[in-house]
Amino acid sequence: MSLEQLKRDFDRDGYVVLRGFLSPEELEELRARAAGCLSEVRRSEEYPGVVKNLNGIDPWFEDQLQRGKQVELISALLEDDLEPASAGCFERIPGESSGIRPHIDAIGNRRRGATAWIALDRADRENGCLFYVAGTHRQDLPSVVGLEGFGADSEGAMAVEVEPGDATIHNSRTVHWSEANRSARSRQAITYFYWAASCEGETADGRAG
Ligand SMILES: O=C(O)CCC(=O)C(=O)O
Repeated sequence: MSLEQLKRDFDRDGYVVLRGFLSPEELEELRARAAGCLSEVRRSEEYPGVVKNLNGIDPWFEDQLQRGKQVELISALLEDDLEPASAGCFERIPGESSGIRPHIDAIGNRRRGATAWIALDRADRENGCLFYVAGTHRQDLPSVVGLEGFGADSEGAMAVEVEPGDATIHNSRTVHWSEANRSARSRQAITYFYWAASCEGETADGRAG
């Protein structure tokens, strides 16, 4: 898909899906680096499937956050320079009873940014794939985990089923969530989150403060 088409889709829906984003070799390296980090960390009790700050654990992730192949694309989609924020691992753990409730990634005064989410495993409705609600990036929603009124039946909701090495990019204001992993299969993904450089100091309604 051309950059123009991706940009049109991103502006309209608040997310894009990039099939085959990583080569098999890139995927293998990412998996190995992620496994190395995960073997070192203690999981949080509230969100055992979420490991933040991979870039603080392994400099390889810091390099990817700064210079990975997603950087140029996200910069083009946001039409801005980027301020790299963090790399994380999101795992839906087989047999868990809940996923991550609907939320947006924008927090506090900063509203403009984007996340690249890269699948290490197949993700589908059984093992807790991501859901996006198209168009919600144009709403002014609070940054809480557990936004009311969103679900798989919402207008514009889309279950994003992907294969290993596929990626998605979502606007920091796009509503998304994942359901519990009801399968026995692993569902891991790596995320890179960026702020749009020029939104520093903006107020919550997106105007320069
Ligand atoms: O991968 C998931 O289960 C959720 C990801 C997410 O919430 C995020 O990238 O902000």
